[in-house]
Amino acid sequence: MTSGGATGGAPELSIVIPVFNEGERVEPVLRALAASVRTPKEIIIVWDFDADSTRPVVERLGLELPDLRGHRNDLGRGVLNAMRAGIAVSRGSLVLISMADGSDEPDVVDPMVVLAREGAAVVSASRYMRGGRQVGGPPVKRLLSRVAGLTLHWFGGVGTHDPTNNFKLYRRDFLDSITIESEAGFELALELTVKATLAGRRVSEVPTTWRDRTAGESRFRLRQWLPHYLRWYLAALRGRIRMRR
Ligand SMILES: Nc1nc2c(ncn2[C@@H]2O[C@H](COP(=O)(O)OP(=O)(O)O)[C@@H](O)[C@H]2O)c(=O)[nH]1
Ligand SMILES: [Mg+2]
Repeated sequence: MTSGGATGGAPELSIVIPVFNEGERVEPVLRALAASVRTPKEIIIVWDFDADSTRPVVERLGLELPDLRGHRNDLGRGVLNAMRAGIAVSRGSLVLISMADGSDEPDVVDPMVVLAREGAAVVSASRYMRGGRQVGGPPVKRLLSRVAGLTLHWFGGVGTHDPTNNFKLYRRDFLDSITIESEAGFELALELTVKATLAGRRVSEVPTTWRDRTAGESRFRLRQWLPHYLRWYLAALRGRIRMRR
């Protein structure tokens, strides 16, 4: 895929955050992130259209937080395109995807960076390992994601208990080695985790607490996206069987 890689003067870590009309809600999230993460970083907020309500808030905060900037997704609407567009314009040798709705814990970012520096292609913030937690969220989504994660960990040789959490850190050399094939939305994290596993790359994890948003509405489309998740779930299991032969 196209991306810059770590170029002269680029910070080590790029944090890519897709947003859809988060408005003022984004401010405490971005302040917490900027204050908690010590790794030299750029924070790229990606919206789909100029009139997004998050934009003026990011532009105002950008005057104060030098690591922060906005980017308009030019690949077409939707969270998947926003993540792809953010990755494409990011410059760090490590790329973190995180959310603007306060679901992700900023304190775990630096520990994730340590594991990526040690060579992990994918570092997952993991709700389903010892010490991890998930607070709130629709029960069916919770159950499917947990069952998928645990079965892939136990039977699919996947190095994390939580391949579906999109709060993940990727090494640039890994991202450059694959082509993103996701088509719907947040199945991206599962695709990348499965591809790293099948390529024999290391997948690591750190425990985290994930909290569902307390304001605004989730745009997660469970029924619409489920077949796309299934594709990568089955790819992991099939790949495992092939490797054992
Ligand atoms: N650019 C962009 N971001 C989106 C879109 N839908 C959701 N997001 C962002 O993706 C993150 C998680 O979204 P959310 O709807 O809460 O999904 P959930 O956490 O899985 O329930 C938030 O930062 C949203 O603002 C979209 O269509 N385009
Ligand atoms: Mg959310």
